[in-house]
Amino acid sequence: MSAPSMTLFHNPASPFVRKVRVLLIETGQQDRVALHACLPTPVNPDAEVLQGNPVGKIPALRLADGSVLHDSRVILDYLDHQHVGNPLIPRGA
Ligand SMILES: N[C@@H](CCC(=O)N[C@@H](CS)C(=O)NCC(=O)O)C(=O)O
Repeated sequence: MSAPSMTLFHNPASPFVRKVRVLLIETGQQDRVALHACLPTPVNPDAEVLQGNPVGKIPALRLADGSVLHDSRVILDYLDHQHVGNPLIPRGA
């Protein structure tokens, strides 16, 4: 098993994060992603989450090249194109 190449900024209480984690599990990609727990709020943003993600919300996914995807729908679309099985999100929807 190789080291995770991506980092997911997450909190288990976030329903948006949970969608991403479900897709990771269902598509067998859990090992590709390291988890970075955080609890950002509008009045107490997380400095590391803000790097490359000025909105400061989670989930945010830092890719191997250092770029950061944010908004769960964008992250889900990206990850659903990164596995060889059937897509979970219907293409063209
Ligand atoms: N539309 C966003 C919503 C994400 C969102 O609202 N995340 C909340 C946690 S559930 C958050 O990061 N709040 C911190 C803040 O607003 O500063 C998505 O789908 O990812």
